[in-house]
Amino acid sequence: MRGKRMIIRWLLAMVTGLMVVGTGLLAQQSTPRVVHITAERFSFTPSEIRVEPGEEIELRIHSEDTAHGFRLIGTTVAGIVPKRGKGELSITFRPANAGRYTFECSRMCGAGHDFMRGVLIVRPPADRTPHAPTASQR
Ligand SMILES: [Cu+2]
Repeated sequence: MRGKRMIIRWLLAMVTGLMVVGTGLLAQQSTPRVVHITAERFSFTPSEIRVEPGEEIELRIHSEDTAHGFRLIGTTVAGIVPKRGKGELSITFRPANAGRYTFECSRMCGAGHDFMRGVLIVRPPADRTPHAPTASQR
């Protein structure tokens, strides 16, 4: 009896282990999801990007006018978006932690430069519930 239980336990551990390894390999081998972003005075389109935690994404940002900057605040993700017709900025990264990360233009591009921003939302792994309503009662 005891031996049988041991074997079952061992098998369960093996199967679980294989599943973990398999999932890890899948995640590593997948090519990054490409997100195209247009930078234009004074906005990024889309200005809201949703990502799964651990998902590798490639941002390809091109400008419709002058050169802009791109900076994901609180991270090392940053670069210069060349002016229209001069190519695009490509940044590949894998956001690890759930949360809301603001991105902004990091190159002075005109009067509305300070308003040129957006948000990258990394969803919590198991949490599919919408954000709790903010306290806005009077
Ligand atoms: Cu700017």
